[in-house]
Amino acid sequence: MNVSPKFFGASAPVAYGGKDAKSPLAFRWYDKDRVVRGRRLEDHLRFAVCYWHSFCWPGGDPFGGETFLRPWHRGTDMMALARAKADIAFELFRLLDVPFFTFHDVDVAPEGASLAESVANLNAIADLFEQKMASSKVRLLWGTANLFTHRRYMAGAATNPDPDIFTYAAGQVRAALEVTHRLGGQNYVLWGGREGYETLLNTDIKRELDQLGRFVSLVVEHKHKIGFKGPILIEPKPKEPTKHQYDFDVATCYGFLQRYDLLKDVKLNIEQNHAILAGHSFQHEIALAQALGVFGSLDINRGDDLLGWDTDQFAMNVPELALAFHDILKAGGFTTGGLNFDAKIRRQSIDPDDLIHAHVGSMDACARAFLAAADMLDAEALTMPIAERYAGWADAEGRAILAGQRSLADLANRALAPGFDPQPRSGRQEYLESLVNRYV
Ligand code: XLS
Ligand code: NI
Ligand code: NI
Repeated sequence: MNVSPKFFGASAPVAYGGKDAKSPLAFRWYDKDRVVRGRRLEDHLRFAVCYWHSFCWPGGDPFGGETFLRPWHRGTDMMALARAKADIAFELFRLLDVPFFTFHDVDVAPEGASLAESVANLNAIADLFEQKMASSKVRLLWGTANLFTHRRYMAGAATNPDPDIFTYAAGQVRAALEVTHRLGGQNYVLWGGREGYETLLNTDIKRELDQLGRFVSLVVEHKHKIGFKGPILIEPKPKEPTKHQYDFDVATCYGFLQRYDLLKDVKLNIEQNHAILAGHSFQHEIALAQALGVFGSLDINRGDDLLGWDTDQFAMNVPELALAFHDILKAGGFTTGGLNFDAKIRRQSIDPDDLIHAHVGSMDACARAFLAAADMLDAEALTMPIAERYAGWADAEGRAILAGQRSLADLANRALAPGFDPQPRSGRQEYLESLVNRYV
C-alpha cells in the first residue's frame, strides 16, 4: 500500500506571512516565534492535531457513508494501511508545523482478533512513531484508549455490568498508557464514551459510579508504577453517545474526583462543544475548572448553537476564544496541557487541502484571540474592574468575615447599628462587553 506523499497539494510548511499575506495558505496571526508575556506563541498555544477526526473519519453521517475516499482506507492489509495513514499524518504535522499530536489506540493501529494481537499492533505502530518523532519535531500531547466503538463496550467499559468487560478495558488502557509513556506523552486522557446510561430501568447508578471510581484509581496507580509524570485527564461531556454521561460537566467531574479521592492525580480536559451541550459556555467550564484547581487541557473545537449534538467544527470564533484564553493566561497558561484540535472538517470538505485550511484557519483564530487576550490582560481591562468590584473583601472587615472571626450575631449586630445602610453598585455589564470589543 503506497500513499503518495503528494496527497496534499501543499509541499512546503505553512509559514507566517502577516495580516496582509497574499497566499491563501499562510498564517496571518500565528507567528510561532513571537514572544508574548515571556513565552513563544508556539509554547503558549501548544497545538495538537488529533488523529481520529483528521485521518480516521471517512466523512459519513447517519444518513450517508464515506465521502472522503482516503487512499489509506482502501485495502485489506490493515497494518500496511495503518503505516500509510501514519505517513500522511506526519506529513500533515510537518506542513502545519504543529508541536503536538494526539491519538486513540484504535486510530493508529488495527484491532486484532484478540487483545494480545491489538496490543502487538499498537506497539508496532508505536515503534514507527518513535522513528518518525525522532526525525521530526512533533511530540505527543496525549494518548487515550477507545473504550466506546467496539460492540463489547455497548453497555460501558468501566461501568459495564460485566466485570470481564471492565477487565478487557483495563487491558486496553494499560497498553495505551504505556505507549503514551514510551512516546513521551505529556498527559493521558480518559473520555468516558459509554460511561453513562440509556435507561434507569436497567441501571444501578451507585454501583456504576463505584466501578468508574475504581477504574480511574487503577489507572492512577499504574501511572505511578511506571513513572508516568503527566496528569490523567478526564474529559467532561453531558450526553452522546449515552443519554446521560457520568462525566457530565466540570462541576460533576469535580464531585466525582473528590468522592473517589482522585483530585491529586486527575485533572480535566475541557471541550468547547461539550461545554455548550451541557448548557454552559466554554469560558464558564474553564473558569470553574481553574477555580476548583482541576484545569488540565483543552479540546479546541466549536459546536453549533442550533444543534444538540457534538458537531466538532473547527474553532473560528475569535471573541469566544479570546475570553477563554484570557482566563487561561491569567492563571499562568498551560503546563502539560495544550490545544488539541478535536475537530473535523465538514462532510463536503473533500479536498485533501481542506484539512490544511481547517487547521491553519483555526490556529490563526486562536492566535488572534490569544493576542487580544494578552492585550486585555496587560491593560488589566477585565482584571481591574473585577478587583475593584470585590475590593470590600480585601478590607479588614471583609477579611475578618472570611477568616471566621465574625459570628452570625457579630454580623447581625453590625448590620443593626444606626446608619448601617449599604448601597448596591452597578455590575457594568454593557460597559465591560464594549471594553472587550475594543480588543477583539
Ligand atoms: C468525543 C470526545 C473524544 C475525546 C477523546 O466526544 O471529544 O473525541 O476527546 O476520546
Ligand atoms: Ni474531545
Ligand atoms: Ni467531543
